[in-house]
Order: sequence, then structure tokens, then C-alpha cells
Amino acid sequence: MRIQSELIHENNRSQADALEADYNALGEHLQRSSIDIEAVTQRASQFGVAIPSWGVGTGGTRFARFPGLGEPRHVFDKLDDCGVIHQLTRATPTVSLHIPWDDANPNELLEKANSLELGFDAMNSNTFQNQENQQHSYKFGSVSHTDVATREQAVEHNIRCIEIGKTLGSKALTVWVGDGSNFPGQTHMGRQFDRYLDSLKQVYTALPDDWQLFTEHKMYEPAFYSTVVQDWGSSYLIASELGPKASCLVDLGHHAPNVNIEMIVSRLARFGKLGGFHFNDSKYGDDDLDAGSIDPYRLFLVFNELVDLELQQGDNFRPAYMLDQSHNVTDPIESLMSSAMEVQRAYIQASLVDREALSNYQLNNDALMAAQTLKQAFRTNVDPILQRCRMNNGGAIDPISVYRESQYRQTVSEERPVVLGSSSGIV
Ligand code: PSV
Ligand code: MN
Repeated sequence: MRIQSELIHENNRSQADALEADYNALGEHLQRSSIDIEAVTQRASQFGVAIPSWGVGTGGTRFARFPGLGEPRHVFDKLDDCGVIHQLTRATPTVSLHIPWDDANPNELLEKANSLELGFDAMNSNTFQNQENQQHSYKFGSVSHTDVATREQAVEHNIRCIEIGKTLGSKALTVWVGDGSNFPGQTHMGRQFDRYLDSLKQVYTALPDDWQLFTEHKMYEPAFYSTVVQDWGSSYLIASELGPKASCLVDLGHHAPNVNIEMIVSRLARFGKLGGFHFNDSKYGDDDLDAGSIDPYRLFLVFNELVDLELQQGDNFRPAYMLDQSHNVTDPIESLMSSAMEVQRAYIQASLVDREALSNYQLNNDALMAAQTLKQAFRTNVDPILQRCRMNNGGAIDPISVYRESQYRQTVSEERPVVLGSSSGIV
């Protein structure tokens, strides 16, 4: 472990009395609504969200990227950073890899992850850029390209991601493609979709029985006129065409502003096609801002649907939870810790909703009290629950302050050379 456990314990000790008092006060408050705080803390302990390997590097925009100190040089450095996030928050037990960015010997990856008490979540295939020594260009698309050899290359890449993932213990492949068009008339939208489906069917055939395939929709970018998998409708059609192992992944940033994402969640789940999430936040488009930083209420409303589904379906309902965000002005480790805690917070707040009361208000068309019921749960400060849960699991009551005290970033910057220049690049 990269952070000395004594530092964590020392910091926890200095806050233990205050936490005890806050936890007891919240316990009494919840008891008045017949909620057992210990049961909620237990629930919080079981919550986990995967870290995207690409998130621990500094992101950028189309205009510039300003690399930070101690940038990870390769996937093993990335895993070290992910290990720190999990060590302090105890809420991020898995890492989601992107191939080829994270290409390495799978056995070495597994060994490294084991040493950090990390596992692997969904594999992500990247066919939105050309790779070194690649024969056919993805400039005009990958799995939906007009050229059969290019499509075959993209299909093979996806199958390779599954092969790597098998060694790592991953159980899912997430496919997001940038295929589309920039000009009206540039592509035949129907035929392009047919080609996409044909390719994905080949990938699906290579999927082990205990794996899932997530199709991720996104409204625009890099294709700005049309995008092959532009909305949840297209994603649902794909998942239905492919079969029972395919379902849809909802990235919160991939919708037009004001779209009711929680309703999309409800619809997909209703028809058994809600596979997973990429959590982040946004103001205008796919801004990839930190989860819960702009509209925490929306994050709560998404979890309100998820908790409702979990209560109805029990263990059968297990969507994959991942973060997917880009850090341009913050230390990525700090942003990812704070986002994981925000997602966990939304989950716990949503667990506090009085569902019986809500259902009665809905049946009686009492709009005001129904809305108040949600607000009451959202307004509850569940910090003491999250803090107690981290402390019980060996993490830090206050991960960001321990991280800063540990000087981790300064230490790794001595072994990781400064990245010069200011190349552009969204991730
Ligand atoms: C695309 O914008 C996306 O959301 C996909 O999930 C990619 O895998 C990820 O971002 C990184 O580019
Ligand atoms: Mn995403």
C-alpha cells in the first residue's frame, strides 16, 4: 500500500470523537423515521464504483492539456494511483481498463492489482483513434466503416479486449465508438447501422457465457452531424438485437442538457436492458466534470431509481458502476476520491427515501408531498455514515486531507518524469 496506515489511523484518531458524536446524533434523527443507522452503514460498506484507468492521468480539452506533476507513465503507475484511491476511500475496489492505452502482460497486471487489493471491472475497447502500426485507419469509422477490412480489424480488437479481460477476471466489455458523420449525406445512416450491428454480432459471438456486453450511447462527438449510437433508443435496439448478454450503459454526460436521465434509467431497467453507468457531471455537454459537482440532485434522482429497482429485484439487479471523468484543473486522485464519495453519498441518500410514503403520495396524486419526500432524503447529511463506513473498513475518515498529508503526489513525481508540452486530447 502506498499510504502509510499509521498516517490514516493517526488522522482518524484525531477525528474519532467528533465522528462518534455526529454519528449518534444522525442515528437518533433517523430513528425517528424508524431507520436503523447501522443497517444503512452496512449498506454503504457494500457499495463500490470502478475507477477508469484513464481518469488518473490529467485530461484536457481540444485546445490544450496541462499535465500535472507525477503523471502516471503507464498502466502500472495508474494502478498504483487507483490503489491509493481505494486505500483511502474503500469505495473503489475495481479498475476499468482501456485497451490499447493499458496494454500490458495480463498476468503482470493481475499480480500488480492483487498486491493493491484491486480487481478489474469492464474492459473498454478503443477504436476511436488509430493505434501504432495499425493497418487500416479509423478516420471514417471502425465497426461501421464502409471498408470490410477496417471493420474486421475493429472486431478483432474487441475480441482481443475480451481475451485480455478473461485473464484479469473481468466480466464485461464496454463498447463505445466514435463512428458517425460530420456532414449530411456523408453516410447512409441505415446501412451504417446495419454494418455496426453486423460487426457487434461477431463480437457478441466471442463473449463468454458469464460475460456481458455494454453498449454506450453518446449524443455527439467526435462525429458532430450524426453518431451511430447516438441515444438510448439506438443502444436499446442494439442490445435487443444482440441478445440477453447485451445491455445498455448510461454515461450521465452523454445527453442533451435537461434530458431526464433518471427516466431513461427506469425505462431501460423495465425491459431488463440497464447494464451499467459511467458517472460524471456536466454543465453543457459531455464535459466530464466530477460526479456530483454540478447537479448533485440529479445524481440522487438517478440513484433513487436504482435503489427502488434494487429493493424490488434484490441480487438480480446488479448494474456496473463506473466513474468516467476527466480532470483538467485538479489532482486526478483527489477528484476521483471525491467523486467516488459523492456517488456513494447519492446511493445512501436514496436509501433513506420513505418508499411507502412516496408510493401513497403518488397514488393520491399529492405532487407536493411526493417531491418533499425525495427532498427530505436528499437533504439528509449522511457524512457520518460514509465516514464511519470508511473508518470501519480501514480507510480514512477524511481521504483528501490524509492524501495531502501523505505527500504521495510529491513522492511519485520524483520517480515519474515531468511531462513536457501541452498536447491537446480530451482524455
Ligand atoms: C466517450 O466520451 C467515453 O465516455 C467512453 O466511455 C470512453 O471509453 C471514455 O469516454 C474515454 O474516452
Ligand atoms: Mn463513458
